[in-house]
Amino acid sequence: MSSSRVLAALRGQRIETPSWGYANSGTRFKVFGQPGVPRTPREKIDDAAVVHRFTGIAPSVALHIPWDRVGDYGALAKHAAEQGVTLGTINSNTFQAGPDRRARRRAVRHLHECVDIMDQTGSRDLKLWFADGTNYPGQDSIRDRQDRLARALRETYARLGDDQRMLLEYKLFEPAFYHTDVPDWGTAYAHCLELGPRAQVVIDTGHHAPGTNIEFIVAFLLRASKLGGFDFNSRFYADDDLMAGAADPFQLFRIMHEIAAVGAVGPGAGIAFMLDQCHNVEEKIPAVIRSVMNVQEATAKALLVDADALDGAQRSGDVLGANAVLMDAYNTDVRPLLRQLREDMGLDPDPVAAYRRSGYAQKIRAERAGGQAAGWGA
Ligand code: RM4
Ligand code: MN
Repeated sequence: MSSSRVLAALRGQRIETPSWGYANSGTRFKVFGQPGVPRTPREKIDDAAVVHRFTGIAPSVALHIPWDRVGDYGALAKHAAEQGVTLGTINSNTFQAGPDRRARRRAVRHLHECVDIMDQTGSRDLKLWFADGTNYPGQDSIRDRQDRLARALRETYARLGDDQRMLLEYKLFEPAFYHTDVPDWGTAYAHCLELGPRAQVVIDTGHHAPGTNIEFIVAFLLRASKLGGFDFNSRFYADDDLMAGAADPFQLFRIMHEIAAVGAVGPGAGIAFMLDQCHNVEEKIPAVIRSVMNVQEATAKALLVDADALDGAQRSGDVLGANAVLMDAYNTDVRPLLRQLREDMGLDPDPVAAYRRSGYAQKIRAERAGGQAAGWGA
């Protein structure tokens, strides 16, 4: 791809940031507090808007219900618009596929509430992650739980508007340790297939066993028109929720190569590129900026892959040649290109440095002194 086409594609890229990435979070042992973190959904949106201001490609923020529950979602959407961003994907809380019928009914009501909220925020996507499973063999019927899950999904799917989608996430394990109801992409794919075209799989890069070939999953789901989007983050061991591309930038490149190879980088392709990170000890906003930049860098390299040369080498069985085409793109230093892109877009070429100079960190530390910081358990 010529560099002007690469620049145009990068200019059109959209990455959604998560409201919970700006709030306090932690591990199972402790929630780590930081000065200046948001106390309200509005303040989370303000921080997301700052990330967009410095990166130029993060114009929407995902909400989490109940963490971002407010009385008036129209007003929240208006506040977002005033800050220059929109409200994106609505993330539901966990679901109960267990035997207690009343708990299940409450859970479906919660999912319907999320769609009601989408109607008010103008969100296109409902993202479902089911934390459910069992801890012990024999604890519950694995088979019945699939039936209950399928029923709840059907009831929720039926509630969606014509322009709305359901993105079904999977996660290998945790919080349940014996079995998980949606543990892998195959299970998510099978449920989405049963539901219909507006149900698609979302790949959270942290939710796989070590060594899983995620780009294979990407290619498979793309081919089946069942890839709804990504939750990008990094994992070293489990669901670490660290900055995207930190642990394995090459994996991120390989994923983006599958996307770029079918021309699906832009928003028109309908793939939601989201971050799902909850970093704990490093500063919130610059770490989200870094994640956005890491995804952008991997995308730039993927766009630089010489598709014709790759195709030719693959067709002629030139194993080394084909691999070299990919590695040439990966080994390109795209930082000068991205600096140029940002200058073209009227942005500072170094978003993290620009953020540091802006004084925003000092401002929020001073302004958000009182009240209850938002976060897990808050
Ligand atoms: C879960 C899952 C979901 C996210 C929540 C906050 O582990 O990854 O995508 O909504 O965390
Ligand atoms: Mn996720």
